[in-house]
Amino acid sequence: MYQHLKIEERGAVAIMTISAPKSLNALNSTILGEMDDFLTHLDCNRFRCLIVTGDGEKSFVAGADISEMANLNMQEGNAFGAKGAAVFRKLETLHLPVIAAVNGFALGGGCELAMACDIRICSDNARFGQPEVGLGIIPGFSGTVRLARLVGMGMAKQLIFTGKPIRADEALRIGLVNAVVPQAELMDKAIELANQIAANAPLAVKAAKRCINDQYDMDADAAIQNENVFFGRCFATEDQKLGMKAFLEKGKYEFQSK
Ligand code: CO8
Repeated sequence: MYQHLKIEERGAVAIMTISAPKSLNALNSTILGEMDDFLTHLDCNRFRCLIVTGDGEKSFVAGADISEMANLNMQEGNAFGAKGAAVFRKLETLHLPVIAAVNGFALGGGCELAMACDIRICSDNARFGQPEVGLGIIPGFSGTVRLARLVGMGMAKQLIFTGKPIRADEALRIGLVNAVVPQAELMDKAIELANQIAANAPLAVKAAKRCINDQYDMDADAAIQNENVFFGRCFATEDQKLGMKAFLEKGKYEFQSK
């Protein structure tokens, strides 16, 4: 049992809710440690998708915990940044697709957490931003890395240099989120999306995630070759054989992750 994480199961979908109501779900060392533990032990064979969200209707995650950071020295700052970055990387490379259901403020470390997920959808009251320079620091949980990759360098620099938050519709416009829905419908929408993913061949979904992630930094020839390796491996799975057979026989096949 965790102090600040609520874990739920909805069939093949796991839901991790970050809960620290007094600080709008700001991330402190305890929460980062709990997330690390959860991600380490999550059974990626049993589940087919993970949803990450924040408790309440106001905030996804309002950043890293400023009260914990206020008195850090340089080494401690490095260590705290490295801890958050490692947990977020674990999420990004998890052997499961991850959806961020952003239910309010996603500021600083909260925006960085959402960006470490594979897909982001948000409620209409969501606000995204990287306000760190207004506190004398820079985004330290890999925000300078992922924001530019997601929205392009010009927009990333504007968001990070000004520190100004943007609304959900603007986040949609610049491609930071894939969809905006009314707050009351957010979790239903996230679960619907997760179930659409969960209905597909799990090994193929995992291979596709791995390819997209790993190939991002490769040159085109290496990337195409890498995809071909994973494509070939699909033909060694039972799900490919039985899934294609069912299609040709106009039947239905439930993928087994084999
Ligand atoms: N850390 C700690 N406490 C927080 C945080 C936070 N990030 N955000 C909110 N809280 C607390 C407030 O202090 C307040 O506590 P209290 O009730 O005891 O006064 C409570 O949550 C409620 O907040 P507000 O009263 O401020 O609520 P409002 O509705 O007025 O405002 C805001 C909501 C706009 C979200 C406002 O709380 C805010 O601006 N929060 C800070 C947002 C921010 O700057 N986030 C970025 C933090 S820096 C960061 O994330 C760096 C990541 C990389 C770290 C690298 C490490 C080296």
